[in-house]
Order: sequence, then C-alpha cells, then structure tokens
Amino acid sequence: PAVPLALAPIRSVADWRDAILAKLVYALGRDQRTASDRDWFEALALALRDRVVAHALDSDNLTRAAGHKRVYYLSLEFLVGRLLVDTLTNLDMTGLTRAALGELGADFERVRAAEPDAALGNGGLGRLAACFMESAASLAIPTCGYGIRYENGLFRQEIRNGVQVELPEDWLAAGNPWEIRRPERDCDIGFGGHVEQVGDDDGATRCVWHPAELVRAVAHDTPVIGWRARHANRLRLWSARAVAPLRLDAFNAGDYLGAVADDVRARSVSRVLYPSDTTPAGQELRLRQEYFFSAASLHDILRRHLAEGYDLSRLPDMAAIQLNDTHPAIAIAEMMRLLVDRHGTAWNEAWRITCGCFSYTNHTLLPEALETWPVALMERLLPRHMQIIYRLNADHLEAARAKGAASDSLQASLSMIDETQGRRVRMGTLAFVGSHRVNGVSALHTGLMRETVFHDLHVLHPDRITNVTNGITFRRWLFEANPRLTGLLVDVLGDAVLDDPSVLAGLRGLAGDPGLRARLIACRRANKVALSNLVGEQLGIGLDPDALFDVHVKRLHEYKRQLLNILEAVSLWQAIRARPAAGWVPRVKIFAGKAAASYAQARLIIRLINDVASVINSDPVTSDLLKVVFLPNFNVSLAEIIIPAADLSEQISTAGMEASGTGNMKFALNGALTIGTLDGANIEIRDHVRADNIFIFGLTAAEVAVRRLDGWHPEFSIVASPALAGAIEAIGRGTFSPGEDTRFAPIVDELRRTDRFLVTADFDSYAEAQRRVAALWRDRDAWWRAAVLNTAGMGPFSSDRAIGEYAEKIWHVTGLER
Ligand code: 26M
Repeated sequence: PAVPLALAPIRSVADWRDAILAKLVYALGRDQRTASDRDWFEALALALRDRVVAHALDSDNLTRAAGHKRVYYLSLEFLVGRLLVDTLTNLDMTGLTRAALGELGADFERVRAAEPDAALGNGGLGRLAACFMESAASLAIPTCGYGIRYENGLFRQEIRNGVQVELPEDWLAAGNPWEIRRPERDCDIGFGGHVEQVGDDDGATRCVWHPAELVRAVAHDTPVIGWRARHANRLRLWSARAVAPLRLDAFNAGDYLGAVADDVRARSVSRVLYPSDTTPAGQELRLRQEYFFSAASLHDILRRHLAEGYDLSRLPDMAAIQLNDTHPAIAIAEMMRLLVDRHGTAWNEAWRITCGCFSYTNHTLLPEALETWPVALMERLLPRHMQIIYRLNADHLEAARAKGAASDSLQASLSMIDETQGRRVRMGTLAFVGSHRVNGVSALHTGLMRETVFHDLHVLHPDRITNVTNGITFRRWLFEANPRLTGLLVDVLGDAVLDDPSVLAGLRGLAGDPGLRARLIACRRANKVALSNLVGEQLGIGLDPDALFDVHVKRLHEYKRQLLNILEAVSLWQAIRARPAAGWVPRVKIFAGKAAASYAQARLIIRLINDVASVINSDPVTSDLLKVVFLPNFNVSLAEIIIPAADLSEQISTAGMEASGTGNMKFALNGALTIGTLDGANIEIRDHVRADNIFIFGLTAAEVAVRRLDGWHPEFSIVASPALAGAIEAIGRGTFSPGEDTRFAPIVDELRRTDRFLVTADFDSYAEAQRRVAALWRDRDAWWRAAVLNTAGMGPFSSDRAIGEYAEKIWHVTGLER
C-alpha cells in the first residue's frame, strides 16, 4: 500500500527547535554551548533533510504507482550553489527557522553563510541544470538528475597583484549533510579490453565486451524539493572508486603505495571538474568521466525500468533521457550496447528504443567547443562503443544517400567521423542522430543551428531541431536573492505572483505609480548598501550607493567582451579627466568572473581590469565619479548578492556567439536595465520588456557574419574613433602597468591586428549606448519606469515555462497529480 511518508508539517517553533537540537546532539555529537555556525548549519540541514527525503520517497511511490513516465537529466555539471535557503523557501520554513535558531542562540544569517557552495559546474550550462532540477520538482515532473560528485568543484579564485590564482575548492571537506549514500545502487563500469564477436561480423550482432578495467560507481542522492513542497525529486551523483580498494597481497609484501594504486587511479575519475566552459580538453580522463557517469546512469535507468516490471520495448513510454550538451552523448552508444549485447534486442528495435528515449540540448556553436574524440582513443578505451558508432554511422549515411545526400562532400559533412584533422568522432552528430529532438536555447541560437553547424543534418531531419528558450528559477533568483523586492511585489500584486510568473505583467499598469517607485528605490538602495559593504570588507574600496551600479559578471571569455567594457571605462576615465565638471553620472563598474586556467588571453583581461581599477580608483580627480571593482571568486552565492544590487546589466557578447545567456534574465527580473547586443535571449528579452526599456547596440549576428567575410580590418575602426584609439594607446604605453609597457601587448595586438570578437567594430556604438544610459539615469522617473517594465516583462523567462515546454514538446510528460 502507498503509505504517505511525508512528515506532518512542523507547527511550533519549539518543535522545530527541538528537532534541530536533537540533530546537533545525537547525529553530530556536539554541545549546544560550543556549537559553531557550521555545526548549526549541519544540524539544521539534517533536520530539513528528514523532511525532504520523506517527500522524495512519497513522490517516488506515487510515480511508480501511477505508472508515470520519468525524466532523466544527464549533465556533467550541476552548479547548485547553497541549498539551505532554497529548501527552507520551498518548505515555507524560513520564518520558523529564524525563530528556532534564535532560541538556540544561533544567528540565521551566519548559519546560512556557513554552507559551502556546491560548485559542480563552470557557468551557464551547469546553472541551467540546477534551475531545471528545481523547476521540474516544482512542476511535479518525476525527474532524476544524474551527474558526477566531484571531490573538487570549480576552483576558488583569488586575485593577487591583479593576477588570477586558482586554489582547489574543497566543498566536501567537512562532509555534506544533504546527501545520502545509496550502496544498493552502486555498479561497476568497464574501460578498455577487447570485444568478442558472437556471430557474424557486421557489428549489429551480439558481442561480449571484456573490459580490462572496472571502476565502481558509488551513488549519492540529494533530494530536491519543489515550490510549496508539491513534489520532491533527486539528484543522483556518482563518485568513483576501485572495485577492490586495497590489494592486501601488495600491502603485506610492504608495497603500501602499490596496495592502493588501483583506488587512486579509479578515484581520479570523479576527482575534479574540468574548469573550462568551452574548449574540450581532449584528455583521456575527461572521456572517462563522460562514459563513467553516462554508463552508471543508464544502468540505473534500465534497472529501475525492469524492476518495475516493464518490457524494454516500453522504455520510450517510461523514460525521457535529456543530454545536457554532448558531454553524455556516449550514452547513446551505451544504450545500444546494453540493449543489443546484454538484452538480446534486435538492432533496429534497439535503435527505435534509443531514439525514442534520447533528446539533446546544444549550448554553443563555437567551433572550438564542439566535442570530438580521436578514434584511436575511443577504440582503446571503449572498443565496443566504437564498433557501434561505426555501424550507426553506416546506417545513417546510407539513409542520407537514400534521401539524395549522396555527394562525397555531403557524406563527409554528415558523417559521425571527421576525417579532416586525424580521424575523430563528432559527438554532436552522434547526439543529433540518436535523438528524437534536438534543441537550441534561444530563438536566435536555434535558427543559427539550422543555418550553420547542423544545416545538413537539419535538411535530413527537418522536424528534429526545436527551440526551448532558457529560463531561471524565480524561487532562487527573485524570492531568495531579493526578499525586499519580493515583499514589495506580493504587496502590490498579491500572493498569486509567487505561483504564477505571468502575474508580473500586472506591474505594467503601475509603471508610473510614484508610491511603487519610491518603495522600489528604497529596496534597490538597501541591496546596493549591502553590496557596498561587501566590497568595502573584501577590497577596501568605498562605494557610493547612489552611483549607477554597472555590472558585468559571468565567465571570462573573449566573446563575452569584458574587454569592450573595460576599454569604455578607460575612455570614460580619460573623458572625465579632460572635463571633470561636465556633469558626469557617478558610476561604479563592477566585474566578476573566472577564467579557465589555461586561457591566457582571458587571464590577461582579468589582470587588465584589476590594473585599470587600481589606477582609476586612486585618481583624486575622478574618484567621486568613477570606480572600477573586480570582485574575486564569482559563484552562485556571490551572484545572489550582486544581481539584486545592479542598476545596469552588461550583456555585450559578439552577436551570434552567446547561445542564450541566463544572467541577462536574472538581472532584468530584478529590475536592472540591460545594455546589450542582439544576441541569444537578449532579443527575446527586448521583445518582452519592449525596445524602449533596453539599450541595444552593435552589429547584428548577420552583420557580424558579413564583416568576417568582407575584409574589414580593426585599424579602420580604431582610426575612425579617437576615444577608442585613446584607450588602446593608454593601455599600450603602460598607463596601467607602470614600468612594464608590454604587459598588455597580447591584448593590444589582438585588437589592432585581428579583433576576432569585433570589439573595435562595436566600440563607438557601445559608447553611444552608454551615453544613453547616463541620460536616462538623470531622468529618475523615466529610469524607474523602465526598471518596472523590465521586471514586468520577465514572466516568460521562468524555468517553469522552459521545463513546461520540454515536458510538452520533447519529453511527452505531465506533472504528477496528487
Ligand atoms: C567540454 C569539454 C571539456 C571540458 C569542458 C567542456 C565544457 C564545459 C562546459 C564545454 C562547455 C560548457 O558549458 C558551455 C556553456 O555553459 N554554455 C552556455 O550555456 C548556457 C545555458 O544554455 C547559455 O545560456 C550560454 O549562452 C552558453 O554559453
């Protein structure tokens, strides 16, 4: 019988206080009088976990009993951040918890800050996966996220003398109270070895793979509770260890290191997140990570399906498997292997099942970011998968030929094997061919997928590519990050705004309301004071909370053009120095973001921002008018403080290069105005907030494509723009690197010689847009009207809407009814 397991809601502060105290004493063995903030965090998290786990079991029972389809979200990254306030918010236990901790002599804000961020992702792709997990739970869509439990997440960034220094991030050092070990779900994953043919030699017959090596996948579940505790899902993260962690024979013979060598090697698979958000490292360990977690997850999916008594032929009715980029694309070959070799399914039937289950999300069209693996490496590490890929490719190319795509050049472009740079497996092609739907993450990006990288595949399968514009969870990015604004919205729009983002549109009618405006101004100012305090503590820079906070936070990448922003800052500084009394709008330029350790140019841009900051911030002539701040170690928790304090959001990528962006949505939701290019979701944001309330500048994606062909040279733009020339020249002659005028030569040379990201081409247009920003800022009423219209227009960018579209168009699932 399906017994409801969810614990009765806690009704009194005293009950909740005692539940927390019981965890502190009996689960942790600590004393109330000496308990640290971290101890209280752990006790509180354990008490909360009891409640969330009960919900998760309940949800699971209901799903099984209803024979409801499940979604599996495979992602090498989940950039979750902290879970405490998220869990409290969705259980509606924040007020109760403040009071209970107060009675115990602990401070809620300090306890909250004691939780380390789960930084199991690089940037947008990983954060999207985390927002999606929260929305799937909120919509009661039975979903399991699968990923890797990295021992070390994304590195911690320090800035020393302007230079980025990477330090290991050790989020698990003090244990993780949210997760539960699931030993009964562990499984062993093979690598290397050889394939034994059973029957004839066409690759479609059953084979037996004899791996040379096994790595144990160890399951850890983190329960994810949805809004108003409607439903709970789980995030299942795999860590790696040896099947036999200790070789006693070696140990007894005195070889202590040899005794544990297998375990050290196995554990390296889940040791560290690759810290790049574009360039595939191409290393064997990365491929091992990809296969390790894909295979463990598929094993788990098939086990559950069979345990529930279904036939494999019904898998597409019961399981939708979403591939977050190509990182788990090897799962397609693994599914074929399991079906054909393990379960004896006929090849064509196995393919029907596979394509029926899988779908694939593309997150970037940057050529250097498209994953390919050397055939030789695949053959060595995953020999059976390589055979399967060859056979799939032959079928795929044959079908293309039958549809008229017979020319050598078309066949070469459609092939899963790239023959142009050694022989390499194109993971994007494998993912496309093995999926029933392939989606881009904004309207522009999806259009570009059809026109460029996936053009030929699109012609072959014209119904396969679809768009699902990204979204963000409003629980974290509005309710939790900006309680002041949320309180105001509830006052003005009613409680319904908490459940239905479309209610935000009701703000439009109030955009001119002076009462609302005054309260918005007060809440923004309080958020800016909080950020100013943080900047004061961390960097010793005093900020004026009444200045315009102009914010550019995201991964450091040339295409995101932090360089364009800092060049404009330099030029603004020069202009202010030339005419200090010209009525400038006081401005604080705030930057934050990490660069991949191996990305020299991005690291140098960080250094430039920091060096420009030290010169400008110590200039007495401009000090009341312009400050530049680089906040170290940008992560989810820092974003939650920065974004609600922003007046202006910088979304200035080279058009056509930012697939969607999601930071853009977080800022606009919180009422910042955007200065941005017509790129990614900026275009859709403009459509919803309306063109008067966003500062658009620069070349369009189509114009960028033309520029790249027509022989344009950056020198043309530099000569035509005295402001740009002046900024570049100052950097080149060492204004920001006294005694070392070559420090930024790689940046100056890139700008002058090639300018691959069209910084110089867009400079004047950007500077002009910044003057429009300043002009609007002076007109306080007009500015705040636009700010209200930004929040009002952001309802469609909720990840609930995005997940609803995946559910309907791609997964063919609904939410569970209670
Ligand atoms: C690949 C191989 C080896 C090591 C790392 C990678 C890798 C890791 C992350 C490649 C790409 C990664 O992320 C790309 C990413 O974050 N893309 C962003 O996705 C967001 C969500 O869809 C979009 O909003 C952003 O525009 C897009 O840049």
